Amino acid sequence: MTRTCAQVETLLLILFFSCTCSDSHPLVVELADSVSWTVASTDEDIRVPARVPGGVYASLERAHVLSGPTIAGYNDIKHRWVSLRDWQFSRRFRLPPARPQGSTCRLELDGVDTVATVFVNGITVGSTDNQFVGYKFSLDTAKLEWGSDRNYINITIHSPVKYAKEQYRQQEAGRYPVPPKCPPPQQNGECHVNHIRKMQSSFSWDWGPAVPDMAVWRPLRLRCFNTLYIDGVTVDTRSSSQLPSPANGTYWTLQLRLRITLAKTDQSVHYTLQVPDLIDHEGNFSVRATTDTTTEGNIVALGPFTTRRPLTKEMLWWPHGEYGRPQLHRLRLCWHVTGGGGCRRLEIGFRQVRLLEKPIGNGTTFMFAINGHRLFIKGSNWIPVDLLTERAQSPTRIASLLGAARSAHMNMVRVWGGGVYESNMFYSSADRLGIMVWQDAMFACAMYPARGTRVGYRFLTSVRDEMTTQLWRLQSHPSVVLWTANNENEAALRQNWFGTAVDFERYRRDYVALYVNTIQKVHRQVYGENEGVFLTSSPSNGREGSGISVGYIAADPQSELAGDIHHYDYISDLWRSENYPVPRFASEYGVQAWPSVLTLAAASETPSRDIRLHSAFLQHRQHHPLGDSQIIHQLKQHFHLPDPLHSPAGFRILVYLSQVHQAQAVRVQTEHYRRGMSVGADGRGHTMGAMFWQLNDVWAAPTWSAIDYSGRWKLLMYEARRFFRPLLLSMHVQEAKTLHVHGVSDTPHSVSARLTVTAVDWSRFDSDRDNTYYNTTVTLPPTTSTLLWSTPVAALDTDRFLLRATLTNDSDGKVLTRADLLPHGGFHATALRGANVRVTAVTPCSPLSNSLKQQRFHVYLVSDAPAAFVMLESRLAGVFSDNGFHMMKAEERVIFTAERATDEVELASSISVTSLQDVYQNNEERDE
Ligand code: BMA
Repeated sequence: MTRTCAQVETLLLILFFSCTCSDSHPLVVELADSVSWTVASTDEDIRVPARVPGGVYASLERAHVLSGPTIAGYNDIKHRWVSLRDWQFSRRFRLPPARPQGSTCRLELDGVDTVATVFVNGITVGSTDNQFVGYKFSLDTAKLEWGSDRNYINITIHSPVKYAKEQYRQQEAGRYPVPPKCPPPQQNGECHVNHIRKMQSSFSWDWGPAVPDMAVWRPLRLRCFNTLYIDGVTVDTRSSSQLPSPANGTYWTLQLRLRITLAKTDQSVHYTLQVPDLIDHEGNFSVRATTDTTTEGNIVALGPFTTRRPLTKEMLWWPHGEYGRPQLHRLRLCWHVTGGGGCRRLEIGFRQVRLLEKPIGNGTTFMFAINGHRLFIKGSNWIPVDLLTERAQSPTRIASLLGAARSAHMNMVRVWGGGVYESNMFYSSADRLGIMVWQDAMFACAMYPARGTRVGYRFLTSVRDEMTTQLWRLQSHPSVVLWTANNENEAALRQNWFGTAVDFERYRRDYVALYVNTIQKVHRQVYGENEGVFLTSSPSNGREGSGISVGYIAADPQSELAGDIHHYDYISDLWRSENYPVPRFASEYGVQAWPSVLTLAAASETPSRDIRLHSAFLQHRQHHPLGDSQIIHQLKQHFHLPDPLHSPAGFRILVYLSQVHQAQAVRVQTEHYRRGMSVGADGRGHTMGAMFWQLNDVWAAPTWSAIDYSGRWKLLMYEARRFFRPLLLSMHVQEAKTLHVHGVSDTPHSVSARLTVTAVDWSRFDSDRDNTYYNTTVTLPPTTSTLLWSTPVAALDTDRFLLRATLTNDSDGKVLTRADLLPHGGFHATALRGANVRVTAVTPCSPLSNSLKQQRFHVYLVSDAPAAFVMLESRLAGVFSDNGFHMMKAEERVIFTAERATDEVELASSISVTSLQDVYQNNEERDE
């Protein structure tokens, strides 16, 4: 029998509607899909198919209305007209025949970007003004077409650029302007982004273009229910002892809070809760409905329930690292009322988070203790995955970035305040990988409207809804350990970045109204009065230091003595530790490097013209004022530069040197912070965190990122794998006089091993056998930095020798960790011989399936002489097991893991090798 399409559709609908039963007349019609939607300019001259979740730019790209990707070439400017128009997303949808009796029906929109009016069957059901609010609009069931597919939803999204401008105009006319007006000119951005609750970097940033998209960026659905619906769940786990992990374990308690919407008043609800093997609970809770629609229903507290048995260390959630695994437990929560019921499943973790701010010296500490153990935080800052919804929500890209962070031993990422609250998939992955999340609220580098004007009043109301949505959505994730209300706005106000000093007190009151009286207030409602770690800003002097006693604006929000700092310096010699501060915690620091030439070329329409220094194309992509000259100034301090600089070949060398420099500068700074863990001199130190700026990119451009927009790792990411490893050896020269060798351990147990310090001749292989300076057994105590050896540097010829420290297991000779010393004056005078590093063979890692396409390959390298900073690059997407290393043996082998299956021939032809020697030699050849 053959069925028509219409018959199949009816059958599927019946199945779908009958399967979702738990309430007596529940109905959920998911409206997000990639086939039913169109988007049209409200001027009606363009109508194209759309995907939801998705945005206008990507729809127009797919339909070839736009002449190519918005992030290619100069298209960010060419396509800007899109963001100056209004657009309407539309679709038709079917409803089942039976109109649910006595049900509440609503349209749930998890995210609309940004200012929109929503119509169902031609009737306005609500409007939106905040990308980060989940909206729930009541629907009149009599106005829906039951048993028909003639139901229509239309979402008209207004130009965000025009809206922001209009809000600014009203605010300025009403009382006073809220700066900054516009981004710096080289960003080619849009103005007044601080007047719209939308991804702040969508109007441009110093690492990205303006792509002010309009999108239905999260799913949406129609939901009807006639009993109750659970809108959100918070989870509070507590150990019954201060230190929750003694050998036999401790009992823990679990408390849930539910945010529910009731369809009827005065219902008695019966809840059951299970965490298999740990907690089983049944209870009756009488819940009265509220008529107060502004609070959207009731809050119900369940518990605390005590675990049936003590939880051992293995049952707790631990961040990625040396203390344990990020163990998750399945929780099942069910509710029953007369006539219905339903269940909710989540994954929870038993963990205790403390931010210890204890008096020390003239200030306070700033250290995270997880399950009673102080951990050094190692991480980086996360910017949006993409400027376009379709790509930003890609599970593959999110998994690849978080996986990369984990593989570089990071235990935390900071979701930075100029981006977005990430997708549910991001936080679930972080839970599973043990990556802690420092979560900013989405406010960055600006003042914001807050009081005394209609614009400010509307803004605050909208922010309250935003925080309610996001805090309820994210609180239950064990990975989310800290909330911060803004990025750098305390520093901006104190240091008068935007000319607010003339009226400091007025802007300070706005600051308090927004971050303390609104955002912190909602945080307290969701987490409970004394629970959850909350800071008003990053950087700040911490909870006390930037608290009420200083009016929330510290005298120096960048103080080294309390809280966290952001440190940027593009002038000093960044390979010298003495040029860095000695803070409690460094939550941002970094320098720019160009991404791979391959990545840049893929973004250019005319690579032969564009991929050279100071080309119009590369200037278009350099958004940081004086960015290129800062990179070149930095490179000159450490290397010979190519001559001529402006040829395509010269630029390739600059790209390579910029990546070597970025990796080393961030390494030196990170090691300095890690060594600072146990430094207590002059009241500073006890540094307990290093999170560099920035992990990822939103387009191909010179930026601070470790992973470029194509997914290629810059040398920084490979170096991060070394400088964040749990056992670190670190060498540095103090004041050009003394060499110090430190051992830093993040492990919970002492490590005894053999330390050798050797000098390796740059001009010949195997010279380290003749030149051992130091050889002894050392002990690295747990979570400590220890000075292992010091010696005057006068005797060390770092132009001729690479100084290398190695920690080996005495029992089996296994190398635990290793460190190299950079020559003090850079690589100007280093005695490098031409090395000619080359690939000799590529073979699949698993020989059995030789003939098949595979993903892992051995890459064999040979060199004629020791080679510095060997960089391997492949046109294929993938990651090398090591890169940017010194090749001090004639032969090396690394592994390449490709993102898609390939073969050895394709891979071999895709790889290029660069080393400092080869670069210098090419220079000389050009000179001749
Ligand atoms: C910090 C960040 C970002 C910026 C970065 C590099 O201030 O918070 O605003 O992109 O520096 O300039």
